[in-house]
Amino acid sequence: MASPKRYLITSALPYANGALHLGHLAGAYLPADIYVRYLRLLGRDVVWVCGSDEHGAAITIQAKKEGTTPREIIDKYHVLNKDTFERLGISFDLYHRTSEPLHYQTAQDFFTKLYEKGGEFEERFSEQYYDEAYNQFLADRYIIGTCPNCGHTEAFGDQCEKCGTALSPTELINPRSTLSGESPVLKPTKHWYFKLNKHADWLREWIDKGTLDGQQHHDANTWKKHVTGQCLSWLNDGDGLQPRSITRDLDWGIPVPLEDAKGKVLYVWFDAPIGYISATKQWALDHGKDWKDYWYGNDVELIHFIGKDNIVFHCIVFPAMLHAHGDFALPRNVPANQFLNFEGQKFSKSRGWGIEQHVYLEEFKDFPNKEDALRWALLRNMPENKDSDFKWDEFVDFHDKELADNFGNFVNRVIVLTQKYFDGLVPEVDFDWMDALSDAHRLALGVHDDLKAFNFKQAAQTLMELSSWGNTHLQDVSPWNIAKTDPDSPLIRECLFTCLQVVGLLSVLSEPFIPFTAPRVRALLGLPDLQRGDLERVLDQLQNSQPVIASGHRVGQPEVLFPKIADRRDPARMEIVERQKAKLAAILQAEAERQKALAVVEANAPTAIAKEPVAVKDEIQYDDFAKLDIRVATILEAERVPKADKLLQLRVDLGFEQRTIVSGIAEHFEPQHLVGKQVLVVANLAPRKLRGIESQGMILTAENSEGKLGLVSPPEGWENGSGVK
Ligand code: B3M
Ligand code: ZN
Repeated sequence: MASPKRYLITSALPYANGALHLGHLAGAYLPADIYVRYLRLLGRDVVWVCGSDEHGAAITIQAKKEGTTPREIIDKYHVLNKDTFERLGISFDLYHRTSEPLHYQTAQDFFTKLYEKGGEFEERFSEQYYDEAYNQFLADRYIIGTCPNCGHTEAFGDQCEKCGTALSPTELINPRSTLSGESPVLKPTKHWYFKLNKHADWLREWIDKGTLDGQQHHDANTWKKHVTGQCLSWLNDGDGLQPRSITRDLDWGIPVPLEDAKGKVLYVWFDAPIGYISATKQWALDHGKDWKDYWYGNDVELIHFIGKDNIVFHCIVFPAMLHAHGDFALPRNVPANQFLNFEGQKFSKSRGWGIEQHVYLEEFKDFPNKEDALRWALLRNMPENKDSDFKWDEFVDFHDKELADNFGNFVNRVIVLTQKYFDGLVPEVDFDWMDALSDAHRLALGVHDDLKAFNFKQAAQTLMELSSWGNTHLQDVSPWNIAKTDPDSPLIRECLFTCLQVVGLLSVLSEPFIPFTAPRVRALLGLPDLQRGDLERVLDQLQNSQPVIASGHRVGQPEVLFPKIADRRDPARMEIVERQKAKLAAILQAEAERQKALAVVEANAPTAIAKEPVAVKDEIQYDDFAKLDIRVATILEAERVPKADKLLQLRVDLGFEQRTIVSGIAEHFEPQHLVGKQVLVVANLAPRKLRGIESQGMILTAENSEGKLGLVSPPEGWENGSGVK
């Protein structure tokens, strides 16, 4: 009997400001597609929504850079991404957009409900960076500067992409506006904060134990360890959950529906997950359904597919929003994937490292099975629990050894032999075929169990074992040998009957993984196209000892399902792959040459004069300089800041007082070597909190061409507190 549950599956809404690469596909879309296809085959009531995330500062920045509008950018990439997904068989029920009026309404209503409820938001006035040249407040992403944690000079105001530390713009050293390039000034502004801290206790119970309001909500053991781990460390580390600002001073986004919020929009991470709700509403409108059936009530199985960088938003922030709103179902699981690398390195658009989905389709356009070949290679290397790596050589191997040699070859041989010995009719048999097939049935059920548990890689492995089982059985019996001496032997009929059952199972079980090939297997078997519920029917047949293909059924004509890529007789396919490898080799070579050229310049300039033109910072006036109050001080204590690789906490004596200074120099100095050293300190720098510790000044260091830091020391014996002019 079909389960009464209703499944609502979501995949992270990609930002509509760029094309997606294979890492995205392997992270949040392919696994969800496999899972949803599986649920459909089980006849479950399932809706899968996704869509473009069309707000956020990244999109406005790009528009400004390219001299165009956000609208133009999102229209272009929405269409590209939607279309590319479709071509790869990614079978969303709806690919919506967050620029749709229905979404605006839904997100504003959500905000208003929380606002009117009271107690969920707080208003805060704060100083925020403002670009005077552009007359606008700068959202976090509009500010770049030096990361206080790792020293990366291009860190964003919300996060350093080098070391991953979450930042607030005022933590950046030497902040500058991405609009004008100038240093921004601080100005007061008002924002609304969602009191996430209020929700910490139930969230901890829910994530750690799977309980909600004292009831079992989900089995916490079924969540991936890396997902639970990341959430618990967020909940438990440092100061725990803090109120989060959910509004921004920006001109692109969903207006905050309050009188006193003119010119402010909802923070993109507030509106984007509500996009799952508005997409469900649109789908329901299109199909005459009630969207609430998929968001309210105990029967709802909400599952979010995402990459690991989105975990806290989906496991903490959005659940807290849903819970605060009331009624909404919370996710039963968030099977987040880790990251896929590409030939040993991170995908990088600027370096040209990696391949975008639509570029793959273009490059491989003459390649049979390009979609399933890619899906299969990504699946076999899916970063389910740790980062993984896509390699072109493995892409070829997975295709040729598994899809061609194992799966395709088995299916082909079975059809050829059925045509040859039985004129294409499934033979009549009289033997205990359930017993003969027991191992195959166990493997088939294994695929089912692996899929249910989100173990997609293992499911693919088990599918291959099922096909191998068939191949081995065929080889062990070798009906072609028996036919030479005893063409009427029942062994031939039994062997082919058994193998045809396995092909029948493969034609259903393979569909979630290789949906372009499964229909061809169905055609080879002379079976109708797959329908919703077919897997459930097959499982029932196994249960009731009924064959999946009955004796007397007529199969189709044989066909080679997967022409091999590495085929010497037909080099065209391998050439496409070689071209990809050559592109990467060229990138590496160009980079190596640039390095070499730089080394030559360095060698010829041993006194280290300008290797590259030295960019001296913008000119300042004497008055600017005179504002600095630099003093001699002695370091009294030095220790590492826990969980911050780069930070040292120092106690310094300025003569007239002692202070605490947090400095990003931990990679350059052992704390014990610093104690007793005299240094120069900027004494009138505004205090800043780093990792919860207030830093009251800055130590001066000098950086050499290799990035090494040395302390800038006063002349020996100068007393603490002496000024520097
Ligand atoms: N667009 C971030 C990302 O693509 C964001 C996901 C939103 S899901 C609600 O990584
Ligand atoms: Zn950093």
